[in-house]
This record gives sequence, structure tokens and C-alpha cells, in this order.
Amino acid sequence: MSAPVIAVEDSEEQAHFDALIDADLRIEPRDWMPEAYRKTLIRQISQHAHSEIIGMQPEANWITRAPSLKRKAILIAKVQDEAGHGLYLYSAAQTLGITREEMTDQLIEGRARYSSIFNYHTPTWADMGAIGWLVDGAAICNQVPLCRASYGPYGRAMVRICKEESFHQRQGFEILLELSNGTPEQKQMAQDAVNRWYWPSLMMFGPTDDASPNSARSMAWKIKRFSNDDLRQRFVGMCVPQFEALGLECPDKNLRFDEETGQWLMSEIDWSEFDAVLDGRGPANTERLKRRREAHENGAWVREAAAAYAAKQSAKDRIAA
Ligand code: FAQ
Repeated sequence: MSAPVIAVEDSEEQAHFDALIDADLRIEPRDWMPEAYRKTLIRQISQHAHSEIIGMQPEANWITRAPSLKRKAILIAKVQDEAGHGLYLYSAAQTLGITREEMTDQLIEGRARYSSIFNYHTPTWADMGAIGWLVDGAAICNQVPLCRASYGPYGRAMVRICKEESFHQRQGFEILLELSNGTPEQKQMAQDAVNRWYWPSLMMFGPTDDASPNSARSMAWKIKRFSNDDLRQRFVGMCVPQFEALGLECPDKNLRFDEETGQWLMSEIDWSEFDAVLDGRGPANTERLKRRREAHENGAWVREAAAAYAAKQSAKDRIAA
């Protein structure tokens, strides 16, 4: 006889949850939420956190080789920011009932996704410019709407992250601008890096809307506010005048604005490349995970020391109490 009572409670809880979403109010950790909503958030937020952490690697590769002290200091600050973003996001995910250890295990055991974009190499200094301009630019386009995500801790983490991403994007733009106004070789290096990163940055927005299984539900729950294709369109529109300001060419020679539909018409994205990267067969997938595993193993003593210190402190507190 108890089943119908639970069902009534659940439906009341569901109605309350739906009302909060309809009114554009926030869901907080203490609130009841449908299990599927919780799981979707854990999936997206943990993938996002992993992306920030793995995303430190392509740029960290250039810290020791930055062309000046100023550039080195900026790059160190940026890579540290990405670590901070990962930590805010892991903390937001933890409010949903998953532990940091579980998420870390999922990543280092290869069971979790992280953004496709971080599986590409950074062979020249200009790649630092292209990552800042295009990758952080795409991240901002995707993440500004996430500041209004219906789940409170995620939306609030995104506000701070977006502020930092905009500094990242500007420093990337400025690296490219300097190279583009430099020697012909420097300008070519900038163009080559942009050619390498342009298409992968468009893939960051995820599959096309008709191939995106999660979008409809995430949008109904107001986690995502815009579809993958809409955000990709917005990003391309942002890049066009910036290509001009940089004096660089867009690698998509077919790109044009269609006045009738108000859409950017672009060449077909090579989705087989995206699928391969998601399947672990991108240029740098293996080394990214290997490096992450090594870092985790090398950090074991820090975690052990922190746990021992915490145990000592709580023993002291117990004695004092
Ligand atoms: N890479 O149904 P959808 C950054 C997966 S942070 C890998 O459309 P959804 C800062 C997707 O997970 C960059 N996997 O999925 C930085 C799903 O798989 P699943 C990270 C991808 O969630 C800069 C499947 O495909 N940003 O750049 C990708 O509705 C510089 C079907 O896709 C975020 O995570 C991809 N590109 O939409 C750091 C933002 N795209 O889980 C360092 C938050 C899709 O069903 C240096 N996340 N997949 O097995 C989001 O906005 C969304 O999760 C999307 C995907 C838009 C990424």
C-alpha cells in the first residue's frame, strides 16, 4: 500500500521542480530533482571539469619555451586558471552526490569524456595564440549561456569561469595580432596555427542538432539555453570580423552569410574526425591520458599528507571538545 503514497509525494516534488524551472528559478543541492536531471548534470559538469584539467596540457607544453618573460607569466597564469576552473566544476558536481575520487577514476581509467579539442598537438608558439583566440573564444560562446543554467552551483561557477576565459581569449588574440604584424614567417606561422585549430574549435560545440541526443532534454531543463548549431553559428559570426582585424584568412573558403535565412553557410565539418577523436583515436588522446595518470600517481603523497593532517586535526578537535 505504500507505493501510491510515494508516487503522490514524487509527483508533488516533480510539480515543484517543474514550477521552479518554468519560473526560471534555480535548483539548489537541497532541492528534490528528477534522477535523470541529476545524472545529466553530473555527466556534463564532470566532463567539463575533466576538459579544464586535461586542457592544461597543450599549453603547459609551451611554458618553458615562451618567447619572453611577460608571455611566460601570462601563460602560467592562464594554465593555473584552467586548474581553478576544473576545481570549481568538480566542487559543483560533488553537490550532486558524486565524489571527486569517483570522477578522477572515471577520467584516468578512460571511462569519462573530455572535450575533443584537447587531443591536438601544439607544435608552434602560434598555437598558444590560436588556442586562446579560437578555443577560449568557442568556450566563452558556449559557456556564457551556462551562467544561467538552472542548477545553481553550476551557473555560479560559470560566472567566474567566463570572466577568466575572456582574459584568455584576449591574450590569444594579441599573440596572433603580434605575429600577424611581424615577419612574413611569423605571419605564416599564425595562419598555419589558425588553419589547424579552426575546424576542431567548431567541433567543440558538439554534433549537429539532429545528431545530439542530449540537447532537447537539457534545453527543456534549462541547463543548455541554446542548441549546439545555434552556438556554432554565433561563434562563426564572432570570428569573421576578428579574422579581418588579424589580417588572417578563414580556412573555410565557402563561408558566407545568407541574408535570407540569417545563417552562416559553411563547408561541411568532417564529422569522421570528431568521431575518431571521441573514440580515443585523435592525434594526442593517448598521451593526454598517460600524462594525467602520471600526474595523479605523482600526487599521491600530497593526498596522503593532506589526509594524515586532516586526521590529526580532527583528533585534536575531539580532545579539545
Ligand atoms: N568533445 O548530445 P550532445 C574549455 C559528446 S572547456 C567531446 O550534444 P551535450 C576551456 C557529449 O558529451 C571545453 N565529447 O551532448 C579551456 C555526448 O556524449 P555522452 C569543454 C563531446 O552534453 C580552454 C555526445 O557527444 N566545455 O574549452 C563533444 O548536450 C582552453 C553527444 O553530444 C564544456 O564541457 C566534444 N566537443 O552537449 C580549457 C562546456 N561534444 O556524454 C583549457 C559544457 C559532444 O552522451 C584551455 N558542456 N560530445 O556520452 C556542454 O556545453 C555540452 O556538454 C556540449 C555537448 C555542448 C559539449
